[in-house]
Amino acid sequence: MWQLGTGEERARVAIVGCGGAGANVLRRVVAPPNALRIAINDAFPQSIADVPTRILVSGASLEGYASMDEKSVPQMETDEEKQISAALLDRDVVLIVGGLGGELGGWGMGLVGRVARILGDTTMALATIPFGLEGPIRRRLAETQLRLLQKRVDGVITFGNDPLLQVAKDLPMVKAFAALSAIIARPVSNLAMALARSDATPLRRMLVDVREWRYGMGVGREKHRCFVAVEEAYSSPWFTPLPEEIRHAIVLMSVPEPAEDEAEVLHEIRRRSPRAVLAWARLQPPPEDDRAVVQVFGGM
Ligand SMILES: Nc1nc2c(ncn2[C@@H]2O[C@H](COP(=O)(O)OP(=O)(O)OP(=O)(O)O)[C@@H](O)[C@H]2O)c(=O)[nH]1
Ligand SMILES: [Mg+2]
Repeated sequence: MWQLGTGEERARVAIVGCGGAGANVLRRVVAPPNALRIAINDAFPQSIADVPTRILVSGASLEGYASMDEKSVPQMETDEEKQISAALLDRDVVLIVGGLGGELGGWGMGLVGRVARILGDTTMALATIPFGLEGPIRRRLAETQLRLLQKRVDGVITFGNDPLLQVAKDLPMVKAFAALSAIIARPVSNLAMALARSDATPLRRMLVDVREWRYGMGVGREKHRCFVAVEEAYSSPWFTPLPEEIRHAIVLMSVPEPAEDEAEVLHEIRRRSPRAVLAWARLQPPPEDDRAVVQVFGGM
């Protein structure tokens, strides 16, 4: 078990949104001072006008560029790679968000992973899986993109769009996209906030040791707040692994009484996932907050 964020200097983080879904998450991300937001897309709607760095690309060539293995092709020749690398230049950790299944974001995330890895950064992608309703073609494309992404970044967390409909049944698709984008924005902001520079290397070692990551969040109040928050995080719709299968867990928590609550949250996680190596971080709770908020990234 180790605590994240204790090093003196904050990690220099880039939060990169790729494609339409990536942009929708990115505009909901509250970037802490140590993080930069970067959008990569073929067009920039007014809704992301406040994202400071925007890189215009065309979807057509991204698959080919993203497919280049960084070991066999370590030099960056294309304009897209040069622009991405200029934007990422002084970063330690790169968090990449986007939707799998489209023409741009799914490949774009892989290309950002390639460039960030050449630059020596620690990389993590948070990617959505299309709704079943979107059809088998999208689903298959998403699977191909996911396999490539897993090779290009240190860790991938997937968020299925379908499980969202289990929690919010009659949600129209546009509302469901917005809801999921808001859900993904939280771990992105909070992870960026939590990391110190000294975490980048041990975090990478942890990320690469895992095939698939899943995310869950829970909130508890009053006496049993820690138990309730952990229970809810473990029963989140995207948190599909069996608790005892989890080998690594990243835990972000904001609790009213750190001295007792943090130990209790970690104890509740240990009880469910006894084999897991835990990396945990304390988030500053909002003033007067009496809730325990627990986010778990579980690695299988
Ligand atoms: N959570 C969420 N998912 C989205 C959103 N928009 C699209 N998606 C999902 O992400 C997948 C990719 O869609 P986009 O990101 O719009 O596609 P793109 O990468 O920009 O590529 P194009 O198809 O060329 O527009 C879709 O199949 C949806 O499953 C969104 O706003 N929020
Ligand atoms: Mg698009």
